[in-house]
Amino acid sequence: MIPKSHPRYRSLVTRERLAGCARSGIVSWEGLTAHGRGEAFDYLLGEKTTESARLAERTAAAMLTSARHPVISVNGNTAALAAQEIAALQKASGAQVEVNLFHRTEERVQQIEDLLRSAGADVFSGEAERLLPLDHDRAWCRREGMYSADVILVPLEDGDRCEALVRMGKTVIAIDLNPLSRTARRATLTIVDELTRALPEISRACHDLTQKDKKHLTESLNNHYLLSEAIREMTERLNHALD
Ligand code: PTJ
Repeated sequence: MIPKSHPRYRSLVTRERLAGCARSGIVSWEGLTAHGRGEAFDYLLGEKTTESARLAERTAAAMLTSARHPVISVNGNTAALAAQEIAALQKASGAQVEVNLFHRTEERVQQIEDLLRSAGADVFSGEAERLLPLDHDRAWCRREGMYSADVILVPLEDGDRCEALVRMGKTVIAIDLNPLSRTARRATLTIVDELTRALPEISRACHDLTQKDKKHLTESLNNHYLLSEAIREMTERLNHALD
């Protein structure tokens, strides 16, 4: 049994949690492989929030709190890893929370909504329609929810839907540890940080930012710079990996 003080304890507990959530149906089997990819990239980041990620998190807070209709899109991995952090960000930002799944069944939607509600989130549910221009089940969403949103936060998104949302004219904020993914490159703003570190940082910034900060952050957004900084920080770490 690994001791609680061991640096790897947290990631082992997280893996156990995800495996349990996969067995109960909240996380898709594909979600487990997505988590493994995330772990590998987080290792390259040194499992910490970098300066550029912090800037991206503050910018995300500025965009969410300035939006007309902000929505946080939740999938199986996000609910399993961070239901409480989603509830806290909803309170801090005033965003709607809506479940949107790649591997969609009504039963999974219900399970994930229940998990979010038990963590304190106010989940927007009801009749979903096939409204997004996609040929898979992520097309299903609510007309008064995601479909009408101007700003959408998409943690652990797939590239197709990110592109579709951007093409619909929405501002898309992605959280993705892989700075090379299609989602990371297509989103309006990408936060290259681990989900459970990123969400509390965004919530904190929602409380702290002044109107002047928000204006400055949104006007100076440069996603190419943020992604290249994330790659530079990973490369820097690799260059000194054996020191
Ligand atoms: O619950 P469902 O049915 O909607 O399925 C969700 C998954 C995750 C399977 C689906 O969205 C998917 O296939 O995602 P991808 O295309 O595998 O992308 C997930 C991205 O998130 C990858 O680039 C990972 O590196 C990254 N990632 C994984 N875990 C984390 C992460 N980023 C931040 N924090 C994490 N904990």
